[in-house]
Amino acid sequence: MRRTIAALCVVSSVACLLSGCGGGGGRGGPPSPRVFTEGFGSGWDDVYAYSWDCDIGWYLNNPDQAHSGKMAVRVRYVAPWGGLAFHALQRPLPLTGLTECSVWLRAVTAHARVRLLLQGKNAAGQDVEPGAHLSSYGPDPIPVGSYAQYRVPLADLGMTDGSVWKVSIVDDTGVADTTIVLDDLMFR
Ligand SMILES: [Ca+2]
Repeated sequence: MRRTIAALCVVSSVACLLSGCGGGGGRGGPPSPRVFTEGFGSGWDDVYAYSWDCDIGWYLNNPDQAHSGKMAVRVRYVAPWGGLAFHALQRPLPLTGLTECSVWLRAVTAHARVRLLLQGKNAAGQDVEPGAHLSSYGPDPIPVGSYAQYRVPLADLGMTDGSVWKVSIVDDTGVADTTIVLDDLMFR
């Protein structure tokens, strides 16, 4: 498995980004349902350790590139089926009371498609890795140059009342050099 990761746009807010400016959660509590909005949500981190076959770039002070605020993540999949992965480092996020996973995506290259992949436990406490092709939950392919929202019901993933500790956005084209921009990845 090849991993190539580089900073695209690094400005003064790196410390804020890496420390989790997304709000919610709190130290010692469960992770925030906001995985990435304006930085990592509380309890979410470690994209460098868990992502694979992608270059990750941060828009940290660029409202023109973001869906919300001024931060977004740019991902170039350098090999087919590469993945951007957010990991709840300390403890999983309980999904009780939450109904969907939502993300806003914008394509840089044409014909971009991705898959949502969760890792966690279902309501029965079993380890599960459910996935969903986001082309079934919003525009297909991802629009070039404008954001589109993708909303996946947790019931479709069999994750109602379960918990999740890893959220990945995985290339679903099987072709290298697909590039997208991601913002507002959250459960709600
Ligand atoms: Ca944002």
